[in-house]
Amino acid sequence: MKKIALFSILLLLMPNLVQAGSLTGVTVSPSNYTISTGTNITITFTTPQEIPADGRIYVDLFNDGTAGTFSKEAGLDYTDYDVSVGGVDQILAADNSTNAMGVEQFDDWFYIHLKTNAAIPLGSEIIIQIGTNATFGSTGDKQWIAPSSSGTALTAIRTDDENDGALDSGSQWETISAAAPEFSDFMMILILVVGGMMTWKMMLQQKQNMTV
Ligand SMILES: [Ca+2]
Ligand SMILES: [Ca+2]
Ligand SMILES: [Ca+2]
Repeated sequence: MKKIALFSILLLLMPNLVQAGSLTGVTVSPSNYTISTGTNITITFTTPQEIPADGRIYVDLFNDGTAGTFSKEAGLDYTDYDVSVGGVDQILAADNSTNAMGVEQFDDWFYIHLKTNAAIPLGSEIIIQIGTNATFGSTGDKQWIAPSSSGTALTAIRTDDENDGALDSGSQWETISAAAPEFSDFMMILILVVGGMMTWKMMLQQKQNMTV
């Protein structure tokens, strides 16, 4: 009884105490990037608690791993992002306001800054699309570029309240691998030669049949 009372007092003394938990249904697509290549990214998760107005959603594309960091294609900005909350696409801008969420970008991470007057309710599914897949409003034309060496990358997502206090987090591992070998010119020539020979043989056979 005493312990419970003490705990209650402690809770009262910490009115801003928030429970850090886990984001659910975290998926990062693609799960396999090609080295040094611009890629459309889709990040999906559900927030188990409300993210207050002016709160933030941090995404660190390379939080851990062996591949090295991601980089931005020149000109990548909020116009290349889509953020939907519970299936509703949000108005985005470089900085947040009462009208728009802000998209703030750094070396290999970014955050979505919630509107100053609107929270994201608990249980909301949040989808962040970056690249030419971000088709709400103006369609995206710039992308994040995958690390230049192969290996692994851990993408980490964290929600924060309006005072930058951590709420919930989640992550997913991806692999970065070398580009698939290109269909070589040699193979193309080989196919043309073999195809040509087969056609010639068929024509010859037809001619023979006709003369018989
Ligand atoms: Ca990082
Ligand atoms: Ca753009
Ligand atoms: Ca979209």
